[in-house]
Amino acid sequence: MPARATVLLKSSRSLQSFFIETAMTAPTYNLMLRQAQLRDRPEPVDIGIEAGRIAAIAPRLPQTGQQEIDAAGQLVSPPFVESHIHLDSALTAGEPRWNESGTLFEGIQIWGERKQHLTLEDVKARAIATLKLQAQQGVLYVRSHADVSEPDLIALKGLLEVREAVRDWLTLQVVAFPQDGLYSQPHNDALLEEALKLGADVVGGIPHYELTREDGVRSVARIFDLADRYDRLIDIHCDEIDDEQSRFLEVMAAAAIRRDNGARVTASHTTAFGSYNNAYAYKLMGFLQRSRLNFIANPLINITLQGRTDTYPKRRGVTRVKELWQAGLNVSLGHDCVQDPWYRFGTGNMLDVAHMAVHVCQMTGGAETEACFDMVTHQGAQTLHCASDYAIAVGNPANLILLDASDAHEAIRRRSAVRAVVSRGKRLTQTVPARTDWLG
Ligand code: 17E
Ligand code: FE2
Repeated sequence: MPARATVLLKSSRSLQSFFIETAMTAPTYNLMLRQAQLRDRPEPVDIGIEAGRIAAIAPRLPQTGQQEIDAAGQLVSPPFVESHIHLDSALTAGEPRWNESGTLFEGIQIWGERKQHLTLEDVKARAIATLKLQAQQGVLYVRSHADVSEPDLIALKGLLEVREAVRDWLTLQVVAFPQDGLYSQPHNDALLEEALKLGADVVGGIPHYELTREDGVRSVARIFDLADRYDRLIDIHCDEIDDEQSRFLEVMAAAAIRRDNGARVTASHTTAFGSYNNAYAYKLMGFLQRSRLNFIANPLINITLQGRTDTYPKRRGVTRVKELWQAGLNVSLGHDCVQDPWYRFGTGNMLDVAHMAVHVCQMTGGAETEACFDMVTHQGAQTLHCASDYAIAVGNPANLILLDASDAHEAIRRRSAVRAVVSRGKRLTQTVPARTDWLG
């Protein structure tokens, strides 16, 4: 909190001179945001920031800031949360070749070739470049997968070093992710456990890519056991295929119900859920509600990777985002890829992701569009288990972003620039939105 004003009203002074002196020596905050429009308030507010935390929120704060940002009634939000990305493969698109079929499986093959040439420096440089790209667009919380089906665990070690290197300005979680499957190679199971010993935050898996359905079921049990033993969260690439017979989501839900730990477990992708028949999907939804699993959809990636074996009509290949949200389950959205063997596009901008979700998941209604904004902010924070001090509230760490938009709907529509990013109470980046002058 700022030091209190030390001005005393001396009897010889008039009341008027007291007020002037008070104003001149009014306590200051390190940083002041003026007239910030929060999503949960009808009118703009001033936000005073001191010692890395939010110290005050009020319609008009009389203090000054050593630095001030004039939000001018524009939208101020907690940072974007990137709940699903592969930083180890980011910025490798075209190396050693392009993915011509556009399938998940050609992507895994190409990455399998590229990962033979990983070095710690290579992984760290690409990851940090990607994180900076994300942060300047308002992302300050990231969950990244690190492929651990590689004998030297270079991707994992590199991302663990990056997690520490960026700690002062961004929160990074690392998932130990066996891209090639837990039981497809003799050592992959041991490598996954080694990754947890080295400090991975989350246990991952890929049951639909195990050699058999039985191996897939076994892998889910093993992942839950490891999470218990090492006290870690779980995030499994689950049913990322158009095969309506791929049913590992029910296996995850059953494990979470029996262990009563669904809030700590995330099912990523679950694209087969978009292909299940409605009778099965209806039954499954009840089990999912019991399980309280978290879900992550990656609409940019799965609208391009899936449906590749279809002719017409061609499936969208995205999980049932709207229905999961309507059922009261926690759903967040991820970018998944930034310029890698699976997706050569990718900007790191979470508004691109929300924009695609609005379209692909047909979430164009008023509350639905707001929900898509929640899915790249609050709901992502819940998935990452960092929601307790995430909101813009007095006493919480001062992490917030100023958008060039008046509300969430406009932000998604225009994929608005993030004018300012404040991390741990300090200004991290500022961006001047593009401007057009008519010359005619
Ligand atoms: N690996 C995978 O199994 N699925 C994906 N969508 C990506 C990597 C990007
Ligand atoms: Fe993924």
